[in-house]
Amino acid sequence: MSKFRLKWLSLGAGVSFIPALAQAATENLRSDDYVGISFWLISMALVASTAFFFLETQRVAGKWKTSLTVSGLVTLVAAVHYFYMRDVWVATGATPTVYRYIDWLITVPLLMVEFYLILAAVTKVPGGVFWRLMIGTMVMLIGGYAGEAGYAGAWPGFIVGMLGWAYILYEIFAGQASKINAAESPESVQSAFKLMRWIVTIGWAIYPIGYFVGYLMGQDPANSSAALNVIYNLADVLNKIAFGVIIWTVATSETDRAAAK
Ligand SMILES: *C/C=C(C)/C=C/C=C(C)/C=C/C1=C(C)CCCC1(C)C
Repeated sequence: MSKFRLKWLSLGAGVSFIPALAQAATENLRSDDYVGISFWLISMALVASTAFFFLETQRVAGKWKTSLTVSGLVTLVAAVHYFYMRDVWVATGATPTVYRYIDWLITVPLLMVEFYLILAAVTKVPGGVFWRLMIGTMVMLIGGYAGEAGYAGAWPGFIVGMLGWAYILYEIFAGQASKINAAESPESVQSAFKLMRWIVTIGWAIYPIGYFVGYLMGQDPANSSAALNVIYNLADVLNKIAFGVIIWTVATSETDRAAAK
């Protein structure tokens, strides 16, 4: 992507935030609303990360640009959803489930694409890898949404969601994606791939824990909504921002290494 197009893209993203900001100003954030404060802090961190990832695409070698652009798209889509979620929370104190899942429906597939992209940057990868990761993602999210929004019981939704996640873990630890990585990637890609799959294991485990605390520990979900939202919010910092930083680290170090040769 050219420098100019990138600048326009970032400017457009900035301008589109303005209505959401103006809207937020009508309800004031209370100084003791820690969940609301976490929504605010993280929405700003997501905006800053978006600018960072987009600008840094100019610094890395061509084959890494797509991965970094996708990282920026993840944080951009999440930032916009955080503005809306923040408003719902500050105004009503209720869990913004629909916004949360629309965000996940877009950002989780993009994160899954990153596994495909970092392998595809260094070798040939069959499309089946991509589709299996997408199927796992959809099963996980549809199960979770059905459970949280009340279309299914909290337990059945949880179990279906866990199965989808297990399928993703299988693909990246023992399936074809993992085998391609082990056999064909240079060392830096291998270590990034390994770090990324631990994030998908440990970082992503925080979401089912949030779901468990929010819906399955026996109390009324209305009373556990603060815990649920703080847990989901912290998980997003790790899984969207830190995940992007890992990709940025491989992309810059691989670019510098190639330039030093
Ligand atoms: C940026 C957002 C991310 C990475 C969201 C990830 C969400 C999950 C890994 C959710 C997982 C869930 C289960 C494994 C069980 C059912 C409930 C879910 C949907 C919370």
